[in-house]
Amino acid sequence: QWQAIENGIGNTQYSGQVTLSTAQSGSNYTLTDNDRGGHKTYNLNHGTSGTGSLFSQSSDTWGNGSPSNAATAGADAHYGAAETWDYYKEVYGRSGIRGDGRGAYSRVHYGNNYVNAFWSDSCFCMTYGDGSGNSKPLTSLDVAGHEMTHGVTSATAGLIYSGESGGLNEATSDIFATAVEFHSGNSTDVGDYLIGEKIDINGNGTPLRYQDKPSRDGASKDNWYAGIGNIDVHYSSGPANHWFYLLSEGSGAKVINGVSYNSPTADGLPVTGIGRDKAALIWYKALTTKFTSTTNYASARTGTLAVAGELYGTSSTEYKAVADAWAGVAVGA
Ligand code: ASN
Ligand code: ZN
Ligand code: CA
Repeated sequence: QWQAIENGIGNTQYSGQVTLSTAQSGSNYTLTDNDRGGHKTYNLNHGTSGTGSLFSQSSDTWGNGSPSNAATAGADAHYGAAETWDYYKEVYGRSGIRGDGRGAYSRVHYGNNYVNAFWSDSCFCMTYGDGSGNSKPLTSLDVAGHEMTHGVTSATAGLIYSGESGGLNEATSDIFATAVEFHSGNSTDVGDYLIGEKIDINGNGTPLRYQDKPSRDGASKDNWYAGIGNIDVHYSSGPANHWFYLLSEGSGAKVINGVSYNSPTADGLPVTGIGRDKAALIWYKALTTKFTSTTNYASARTGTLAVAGELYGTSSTEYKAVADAWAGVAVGA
């Protein structure tokens, strides 16, 4: 019979050497995580449909850190799913994407030179391309956290993936991507407020998105404006990402884990941060108890303020910081 064991070893491309939960039957091992709802990781081997084959081998050491070894991306994806599961379980008591204890699954090596990753509600799975030259798979920890969080959003608020609610949906994935990365404590992929800093998606070492000042990517918006709902959801996410950074760390310049940030505010007034854990908790509670499929920026402000009031009181520094951070991204009363 298959049993859960915690002593698989992953030699990942982005997160160094990690422990993986795998399943063993006799002398065969698979990327099946029975500690986390049976989450499985499959090798599409450049196909684009179905599940390909479950990663399976006679050794319980997976990958060698290089993208030319097929199991390396498998190790990264399996690790990212486990870390995301653990974040939601340990911080919020949420057992899996739907809160029902059930694992999803991951598929790696999707297509050729495919520079994207995505969540699908219909398969209840996430899929990763191999990136440019099939050498930069989109399997970093923050991308895994981002994609799995699309599943959580779908199972909770159900934010429609267009207009302002689409931007909030995207920002939710970025917010928890960052939270997962910090929570993991991984010493190779250390926590930051950058999205996709490990996958070199631009070919020049820059990340995909920045939460301190989203416009650093050349397309995202730092602040809300009437009509922001008409742009791509990966850019209209900017104000909520900016809000999360301001609420966590405060405005102005700061260096965290060796990365420099400088977060300005729309109104020029300072914001005093309350720390990332409280900021993420406020967003999680708003997502799961206040937001609906049509929540826009104005109602995200109302919902997060309601949560802050319930958690800390309306006279608290936390409540004031939530309001100041929204003013800092031009979402007003
Ligand atoms: N990687 C993208 C995302 O998760 C895929 C998409 O555009 N939906 O946002
Ligand atoms: Zn997304
Ligand atoms: Ca990151």
